[in-house]
Formats: sequence, structure tokens, C-alpha cells
Amino acid sequence: MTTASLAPAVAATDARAAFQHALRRELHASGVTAQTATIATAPLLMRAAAAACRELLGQRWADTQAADAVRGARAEVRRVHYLSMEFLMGRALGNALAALKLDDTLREAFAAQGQSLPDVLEREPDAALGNGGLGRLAACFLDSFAELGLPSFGYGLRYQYGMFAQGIQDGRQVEAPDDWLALGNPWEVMRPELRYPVGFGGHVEVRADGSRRWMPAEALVATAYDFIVPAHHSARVSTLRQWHAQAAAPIDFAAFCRGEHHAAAAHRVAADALNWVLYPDDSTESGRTLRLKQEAFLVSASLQDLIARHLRETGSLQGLGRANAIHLNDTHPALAPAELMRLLLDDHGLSWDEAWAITREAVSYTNHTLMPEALETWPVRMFEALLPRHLELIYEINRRFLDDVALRFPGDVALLRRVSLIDEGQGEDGNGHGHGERRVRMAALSIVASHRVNGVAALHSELMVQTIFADYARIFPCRFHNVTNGVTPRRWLQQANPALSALLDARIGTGWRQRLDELERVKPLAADVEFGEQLQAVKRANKLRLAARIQRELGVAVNVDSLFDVQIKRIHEYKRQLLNVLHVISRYQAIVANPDGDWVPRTVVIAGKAASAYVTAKSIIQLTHDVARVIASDPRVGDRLRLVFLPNYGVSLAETIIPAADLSEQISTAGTEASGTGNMKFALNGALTIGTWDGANIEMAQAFGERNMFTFGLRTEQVDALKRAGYEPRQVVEQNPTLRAVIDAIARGDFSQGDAGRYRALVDKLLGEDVYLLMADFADYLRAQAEVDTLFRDRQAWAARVALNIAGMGMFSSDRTIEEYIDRVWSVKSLG
Ligand code: 26Q
Repeated sequence: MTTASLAPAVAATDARAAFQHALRRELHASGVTAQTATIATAPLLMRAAAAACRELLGQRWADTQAADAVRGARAEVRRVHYLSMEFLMGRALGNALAALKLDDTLREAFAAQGQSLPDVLEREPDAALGNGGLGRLAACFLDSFAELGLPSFGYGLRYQYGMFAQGIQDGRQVEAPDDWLALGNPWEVMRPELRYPVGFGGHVEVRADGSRRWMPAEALVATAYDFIVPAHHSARVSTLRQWHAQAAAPIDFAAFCRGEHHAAAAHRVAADALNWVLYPDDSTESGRTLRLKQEAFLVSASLQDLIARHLRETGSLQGLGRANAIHLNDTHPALAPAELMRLLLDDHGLSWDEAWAITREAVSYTNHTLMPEALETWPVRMFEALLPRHLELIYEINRRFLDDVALRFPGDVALLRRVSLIDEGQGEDGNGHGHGERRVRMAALSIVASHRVNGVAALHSELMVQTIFADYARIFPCRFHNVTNGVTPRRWLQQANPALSALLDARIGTGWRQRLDELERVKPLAADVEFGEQLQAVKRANKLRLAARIQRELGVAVNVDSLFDVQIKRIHEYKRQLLNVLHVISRYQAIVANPDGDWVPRTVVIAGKAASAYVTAKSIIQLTHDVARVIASDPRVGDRLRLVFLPNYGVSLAETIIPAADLSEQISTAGTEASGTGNMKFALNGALTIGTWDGANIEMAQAFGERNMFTFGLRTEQVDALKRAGYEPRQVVEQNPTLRAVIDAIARGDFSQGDAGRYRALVDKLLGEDVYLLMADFADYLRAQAEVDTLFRDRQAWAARVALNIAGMGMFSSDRTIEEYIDRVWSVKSLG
């Protein structure tokens, strides 16, 4: 045996020994020793294992930082700083064990304690610091950063409470705080030495030399907590650095001495408020100040950290923009360019031109939505009160930008008004915001200050430059690009679906974990009947696991041989969960009308959270429960149809549901879903897709063949044309007896114990404006659903299609996505 082949084995033994040592120490600290015969509980084992993993990762972290610092000092690398208000990491232990190749070691160690590895893994709370796709994308990106060895930091906030926990009472959503840190967080590494001041309020002082300096009234300190994200095929790691806010002064000592204990600590409470909660994606007006403060806090701490690192490594601000990419995950961190300008001008004494060149080189921005009402704007008066210096800088950026536009497009005053960073508040802004109130347009700031702007799927990027950003695309034609989203195959295939992973390993080898393209080797297997049977067996095992969970959580027995039809995502009108429910109702009515028909049994699974203030979304959840109850209690249905709503959707629940799905519902109105990433996870796990011609569905269909997806519905141009021609949903309903029967049943109160009022608002929306065209797409949706049934009856044909879907999913790895970001967005080359 050569030494080269020995080396990895020795390293693995070392890691195992180190891990076992750390685990023993952790258990010992909790009173569990071989002598005391104490049996460790599952939560205790979980924390001990996590702490032991963290110790091994700590070494990798130090090695990675040291290597990057050397390359940074030699100006050999460009570090990427991914600024995001959301990182939806989910659980970490399973991922760390897989990365460190310690699964088997731990399985044995736990068995010795009478515990099973999966049971222990289940004890870890999800890190749910995100709403949905945008936050999960950031988490997949960190995984790919590590895997690709990209020098990088994710920057976020360490929220005390993440995405709320969803409970269901009487069919209605109730929110509870997500106290994910209650038992401590074994993964985070506190970095007390990393402290940066962050201010709010106050005024701007003008110095004798004309320079300006912000004198904030409120002084906070940001401290860092690091979370280490391991690569799976090297010893590299990536870092998620999350900021925690504290008051700069511990207490107001004078107030304390006067006996005013509340007043003495008031600023501490105010500072702590920044750490409290993650905002939902449709935040209401109240409490918005805190959101703006959170955004400013994230941005300021992250940029100070970046600048300090750059100065430490290179000793000068020269080249800061070349050596550092600063990426904005949507506009939530869009204050970054203003804050960077402030730091460079006011704290470091650079000239405007120097500072602006650095800013433009460093900053890039991804847009995640086309809906104009979702574009972030903030009242100027809030800036005046909280961020007066940033407002001055935004005005100056705007003045220079508009001067430039006026030179290039002389006489086009309307254009200047449309592209200004400031919405002057005159006339309709389409956002329903108060007339007359001036607002800062965060997307405009992000575009003007970036060298690259990208959308997240081909259609979305096209529509972005044709609709919401058309004016900017005319002004900056080279700035806009597409980078289609992807998902990490490590979490979403290897860890979520061990059975399918093993089958793939046996048939095409193990390389797909690193090179997802290798899935194309599955293509010839589509004709292999035995492979088809194996796929079906894997699916059935995963369905059994999900059925057991449904039984446990809801007390509902589902037919494992039924078609599992799944829609899991945030509850939003544009995602059209309601269209899904309308189909379920029509199927129910059809079964009742023809109980002896040869029905393909279905289990329809829906999961997702509604933002607490989103009344319509909450009503859709309630209707789902009402319909589910009526169907389940109707003996005529038998086991041919079930509707189940699984509460408290999140990353971990997705990891159990997705591998068990036969059919993936991706049914947004064409032109509304920027990309979708759930669609990719399902196809990768052997579900077929019923979907509209929207977001990344389109590229998936193109990758594995349109005939291998059940597509339906109006396309974007048709949606626009119909709306222009004057859409009348009521007429559509009148002309379709099946649809009419469904709407009538809801309106009559058939699902609400005769209470016709419960869903009046919902029905009125459908018959009135029907903004998302559910009525227009209903008939074609039913047509596609019937095709699904037909194919499902033919097991072999279904399995062949599944194989073709999997075979075509190679390009949807987040590794490919990040390679494209490096090439088109973050490389020095992209600076032109
Ligand atoms: C904004 C202002 C104030 C408070 C909250 C927000 C906010 C928070 C989260 C606005 C939007 C979000 C989340 C958006 C999101 O998840 N978008 C999804 O991003 C995915 C990744 O690109 C896409 O695949 C999805 O299509 C898109 O919906």
C-alpha cells in the first residue's frame, strides 16, 4: 500500500478518534459516564454530538481562514460577502456528520446508548431564520461556497425568534414564537473580539473643512456569532456570521443612581429589540421602523467587518472593490452602498470618486420578485429620523445619477421621475402608499450602485428588464443578467433521500454529489424495467415514512398506494394553493356523483405558513381544513381521496415530504413565481411536476423534455392579453358547470357547516377581479390532472418518466448556480 492511499484512512481514523474523545467529554460534562451507567437522553446526545462536530469544524475553519488570509494579502482572491436578512439553514447535525463522514461512527456510539441516529437527529430544532425560497437559497449557496472552496462569508442577523411556529386550532392558523435558542445553540461560535459600533438617529455635523460627520443619538454594538458550514468533498468551510445587537453602554448610570431603574435600562431594551424577530414577507406598516433598523444594522456591521479584514490583510483601502464582492440578497441589505460610501468618505477620508468606484466594483444585486407591490420603499421621514447621513448620501448618489441620465436622454423629464431613487409621492405609485409621502426606492439604489443585477430564472430575468426595470435596462444595458437558481444535492438528495441515493450510487456511481450533471447517466435507465421497479420501491418506502408521520401528527390514515400529490410553500395568492383546493373539491364532487368509477386514489398534501397579517392566505388555510374534514367524513369517498394539511412547514418537514411525493404542484400564475426552488427538489427526488409555464419550471421542462412535465394554463403573454382584453371571471364560471359546482358549494357553505359568510370574501375575489386567473386556468388544470391519473395507472410508464426527470436535473445544482455567479457577477472579469 502506498502512503498516498494510506493518508486519507489515517486522517479519517484521527477524526473519528477526535470526535469520540470530544463526545465523551461532552457527555461527561453532563454527568454521563461509563461508570455512572446513566443513559443519555436523545436531546443530550444531539447536543454532545453537535459540540463534538463543531470542534472538528473549528479546526477546518481556522485552516480555511489562514489560507484565505494569505491569498488575500497577495491579492489573489476575491472574497464574496453574501448579505441576506434570511438564512433558512434547517438542521445542521446530519449535514455535519455527512460532511465529516462520521455518520457510521455516531450510529454506533448512539446504539451503545440505546438510541438510534435518526431519532437523535430529529431532536435538533430547525434554524428557521427565513421566510421561504429566498432564505433557503442563501443556505444552499453557503453549502456550495464551501464545496467550491470559494473564499466567502454569509452575513445575517442572529434572530432570537425565527419564523413563527404554526399551529392549527379549529382549522385556523395560530402563530407561536419559535424559541429555537431555548436550549442553547451548540453550533454557534461566539466571537466577542469582533465588535463594531452601529448608530441611529442624531444629526450630521459639518466640519470647518467642509467634511461631514454623523453624530448618532443611539449607540449600539454589533457582536458576531459564527456558524461553520462544511464542504463535503474537501476540508474547506464557509462561514455564516450572524450579528447580535447590544447597547453600547451597559446601563445609564446616572439614571440608575437616581433610582430610575427602568429608564436606566431602556436603551438596552431598545437595542435588544433588533434581535427579536424575523419579519414576515408582507410586513404591515406598524413595526416597520424596527425592520429598517435591522437592515441598517446588518449592513453596517458586515461592512465594517469586511473593511477591517481588508485593511488587516493588505494595509490599504486601495483595491477594496477588486478584492471584495458585496452581494445583496434582494433589496433588504440595499443600504450597503450608502453605508459603504459613508465609511469610505467620512471615516476613511476617501474622495467621492474613489469611494464610488470601490462601491460600484464591489456591489451586485439579485432581484427575487416581479410584483411591483413587493418592491421595498421606505419613507424619507424615517430616513431623516434614523439615518440622516445615509439620506444625504442617497440624495447625492441620486443627483449624480439623474444628471447623467438627463445628459444621455435630454428632455425626458418623465424618465427622470420614473428612475429617481426618490419617489416624490405625487400621483399613483401602484403600491397603495400614501400619496404625498416621499419614499426611497431601494431597488433603484441597488441597481444604480451595482455593477451587476440578476434575476433568478430565465423568464424572470427577461421580464425584469421588460417590466419593472425597463427604464434602468435602457440606461444600463450591460448590467442585467440571469443566473438560474439551484439547490444543494447534498441536503436535498443525499441526506433527504438515502434510499434513492443508494440506488443512484449503485447504478451511476457516487459522483453526482459533486457533479450533479452525472445524473444524465440515468437517462438510458428509463427503459430499464428493473430500474423502474427499484425507483417505485424507493418511493413507496418514502411514502410509508410520510404516511406514518401523517398518522402520528394528524391521526389520519392515508392510502400508501394512492398518488401523493403535494404542494408545499409559503401560502400566497399568486402561488394558487386555492386552485389546488378547487381541484380537490371537483374531484370530490365527481367521486360522489360516480362512486363506482375507476378512480386513481389520491392523497393531496398541502403545507405552508401564511404571514400573520395576510387575511386571504389564512382563509385559504381554513378552507383547506374545512374541505379536508368534509371529504374525510364522507363514507362515499372511501380511501380514494384525502386532503391533508401538515402544520408547521419548514426545512426539516420538507426533507421528509419531498422524497415521498409522486406529483409536485408548481402552479403559480405565469409570470409571478420568479424561479421556485421547491420545483427542483421534487424533480430531483423523483416526483413528476404539474406546472404552469413559469419561473424555473420552464427550464426544467426544457432540460428533461416538455413532454415529461404536465404543463397547463395561460402563458405570460396570454395572461397579459387576457387582462388587456378585459377578463371576466364570472363568465368563465358561468360557462363551466364543473367549476360552477365547485364555487357554488363553497359559497353555499357546504364546507363551513352552512355558514355561507365564512368564504364570501374568498369567493368574491374569485368572481370579482381574480387577479391570479384561477378561473381562467381551472379547466386546463383539470385536463392536466386527468393526464396525471392516466399515466399513474401505468406504473412502468410513470417510472420511466420519473427516470427522465431525474436524468435532466443535473443543471439545477446550486454548485452550477454559484459557478455562474462567480463567472458573471463576482469575478474581476465581470467588472469589465
Ligand atoms: C420585505 C420587506 C419587509 C419585510 C419582509 C420582506 C420580505 C421578506 C422575504 C420580502 C420577501 C421575502 C421573500 C421572498 C422570497 O422568498 N422570494 C422567492 O425567492 C426564491 C429564490 O430566488 C424564488 O425561487 C421564489 O420564486 C421567490 O418567490
